[in-house]
Formats: sequence, C-alpha cells, structure tokens
Amino acid sequence: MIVDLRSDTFTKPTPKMRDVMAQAEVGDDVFGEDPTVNELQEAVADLLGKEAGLFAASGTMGNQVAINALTQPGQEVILDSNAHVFYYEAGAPALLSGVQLRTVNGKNGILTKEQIEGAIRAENVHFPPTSLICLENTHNRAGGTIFPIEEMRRIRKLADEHNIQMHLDGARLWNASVATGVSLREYGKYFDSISVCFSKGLGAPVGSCVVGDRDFITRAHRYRKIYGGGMRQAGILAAGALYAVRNHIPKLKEDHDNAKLLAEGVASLPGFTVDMKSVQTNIVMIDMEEDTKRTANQVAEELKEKSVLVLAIGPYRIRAVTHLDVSRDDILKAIDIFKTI
Ligand code: TLP
Repeated sequence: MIVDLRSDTFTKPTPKMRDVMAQAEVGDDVFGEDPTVNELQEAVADLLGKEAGLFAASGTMGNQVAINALTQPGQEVILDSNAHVFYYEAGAPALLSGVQLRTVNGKNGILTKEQIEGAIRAENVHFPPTSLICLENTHNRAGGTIFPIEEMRRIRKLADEHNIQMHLDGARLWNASVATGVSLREYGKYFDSISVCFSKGLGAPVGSCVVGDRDFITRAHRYRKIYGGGMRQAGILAAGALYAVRNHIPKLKEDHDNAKLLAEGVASLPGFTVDMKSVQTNIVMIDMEEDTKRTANQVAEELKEKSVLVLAIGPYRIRAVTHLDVSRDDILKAIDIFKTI
C-alpha cells in the first residue's frame, strides 16, 4: 500500500460522495440554472458571511477572477514572497489582470501591518497605485501556518485608511478554522473576497468558490466566463463539494493530529530537521541536514521505492501533507520507512 503524502489534492471522492454526485440535480450553470451549483454558492457565501458566491474550476481560477475583479491594469498588489498567487500561479496576475506584484518577505507566511504599511505606495506619478493586499491562510509554502486573526484585523484597518481592498487565498481556510476555533464567518469579516477550495483537505474531486458582495461576484462571474470557466451541468461537481463542506470539515482535526505525529517522528531521526513551530495544520516541511549530503530529490526517490510519496519542494526540503486518505496507521508506517533511509 502506497502512503501518498504529496498533497491533500490527491484525495479521491468517497463512495458516499460519489453517490451524491451521481444523484445531483443539474441545469445549465452558464444560464444560472444549475440548482446544485446555486445551493453550493449560497451555502459557502453564508458560511463566510458574504452576499454571494461563485463556483470556480480551481483555486487558481478563484484567486485570479478575484484579482481581476478587484484591480485595474497598472495597479499594484501586495503579497508575501511565498504566496501561492505569486509562486505557483504561472504569472497569472500579470497576464490576466495586468497588475504588478509587490512581494514582501513575511515570516512563516505572516505579513505584519508594519511590513505592509511600508510597501503601500505614496501618491506620486512615478508609482503604481496600490489597490489590493492578498493574504494566504493557511500558508502553503510556509508549511500550513495559520495567519493570526489579530494581525488580519490590524491589516484591515490599515487597508481601510488607504482605501485598499483585501483578498484572502483561503484554499485551506477550513484547516485554519478547525485548528484555531475562529469561525469562517469571523475570518470572512476582514476581506472583500475570499477563495476556498473543496478539492484539498475536504476531499472533493474538483472545485473552489470565491465569495464577496454582489457587485464583486457579478464582475468575477464575467471574468470566469472570459477564462473559459463557464461550465454547464456543473452540479455534479458542486454536489461533491457540498457533501465535502457538510461532512468533512471536522475530520480535518485528524489530519492535523497525523501531521504532528509525522513531524515528531521524523524530527527525532538523525539527518532530518522539522521546525515544529510551523506544524500547525496538515503540512509538514522536512529539511535534510547538510552532513547527510542527500538532496530532497534523492530522499523523495528513496521514499518512493519504499512506497511513501512526498514532494521535493526545494533543494533540501521535502513536503508531506496529511489528508482524508491517510490514516494514523499509514503515518506510523511512513515514520518506520523514514527510519530506514
Ligand atoms: N496548491 C497545490 C499546488 O499548486 C502547490 C498543492 O499541492 O498544495 N492556493 C493555495 C494556498 C494552494 O495551496 C493551492 C494549490 C491553490 C491556491 C490553487 O489551487 P488549484 O490547484 O485548485 O488551482
């Protein structure tokens, strides 16, 4: 049996989820007539305390339609230098929205109000106007770290003073909410738009949702069409997402416990280092110590030969992600295999 820790995107729909998907009521969503898509959009907007929602094919599409709807070409967006939007979305903000990204080096993915204040442009003919701040919670490249709600509140206040909007890449906001006990609605208060994913820890096969006020969703809807994201009987997908939202959020706690177990197990072995402070949800970043002279690729390859899959995400860093399809026993097995390499 393979233990696949490459990403929580590898989860497969459960038999019950497949049943619900097969039975879903559908219609043409380009005409706004898919009842299951409409139900999902309303349910997710309500969870996050927003007026409306828009189903999107992926987290990338959710983030990008939001950026498009909140900016004008030539403006500037402030975000962390390891943000998914900057690092892993193929340069989309420049290509699709014509905006410039201003990266700031956050600590563990967390930007402070002061750092952002220093990056906001003064009004001057030489500068692009700052129009948007993007935060990420939990933060993928920082290892699933949680953005503190107090700092979000301070940043929102700053943004209001400068008439700047805020977007949250909440692909794994569910994990942050389960780990902190802060409600999704409370997180929702500080952002003009939020994108959340169903196809990560929640285990749905496809889909994301972006939420905000009605005007924003009208604009985002148009961009979704422009990107080719107007799907037809998408209710089959939305049904899986609805099932995931209604049934799988509390299960994320098990993923967090498993991540801790894995992190502690691997950190106790010679040759590997794990920054335990950053293990806050379902992602574990494992660094190779220099004297082992093994690269991340070599370690990932050796693990693979022994049926444990991880991703090499830096020359000496591998990432392991726990999820719905990985049990506590799988984690114990993975630790045993780490011991042998
Ligand atoms: N992250 C994927 C890869 O793209 C790296 C993963 O395996 O973790 N925001 C965040 C914070 C994400 O982690 C991801 C996916 C996305 C957005 C994009 O979602 P998709 O893959 O649905 O476009």
